[in-house]
Amino acid sequence: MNGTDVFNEILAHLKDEPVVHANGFIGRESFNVKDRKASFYMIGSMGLASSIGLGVALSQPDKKVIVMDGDGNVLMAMGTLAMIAAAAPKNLVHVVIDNEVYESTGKQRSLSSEVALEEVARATGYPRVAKVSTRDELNDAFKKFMNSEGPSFLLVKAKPEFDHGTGRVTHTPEEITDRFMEAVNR
Ligand SMILES: Cc1ncc(C[n+]2csc(CCOP(=O)(O)OP(=O)(O)O)c2C)c(N)n1
Ligand SMILES: [Mg+2]
Repeated sequence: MNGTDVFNEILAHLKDEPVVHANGFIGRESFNVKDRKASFYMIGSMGLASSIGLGVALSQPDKKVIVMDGDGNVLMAMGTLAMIAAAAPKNLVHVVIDNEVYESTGKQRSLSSEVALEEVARATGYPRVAKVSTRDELNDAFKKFMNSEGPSFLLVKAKPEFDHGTGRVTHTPEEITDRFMEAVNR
């Protein structure tokens, strides 16, 4: 699976759940598969999708909140794994697309080929952790996590392959924020 394949699977499970995307290609891939008002696309601020998702999850305890993160993003803000585990929002599903590179900026190798991010999440105390690499495994694990108490950490091993025909998110940051807040507060 590449990033777009991951979004084709994940977004098919969702109705109006808030989804917070990490910066770079991750948001672009999701936007191009299906744009949603309840999808927040972080344009800059690498590493902070997980912090934003934590805040949304704590303020909206009755909604499942999904963070779509990347290996480089997680490595940049590793302390947030501990923060999420300690705050323990039952409604947070943290998905990491792990392609072992900083794909968005030219495929520079990240450390996730040597450091098992799912084991870091497990060590911090996420009660549910899974590592998947096929569509079937992804669908099974995501469905299970959406129907159980978290926080859950789902590491998706993916191919570093980006379609350069995939456009950019066309909304301004203000539009993304406004429509996300409206969708989340509904
Ligand atoms: C503080 C900061 N440093 C660097 C960047 C440039 N940058 C944008 S996306 C990205 C790579 C993100 O890597 P990853 O989370 O693995 O996602 P991928 O690109 O592989 O989909 C980088 C280095 C940035 N936006 N902000
Ligand atoms: Mg990556």
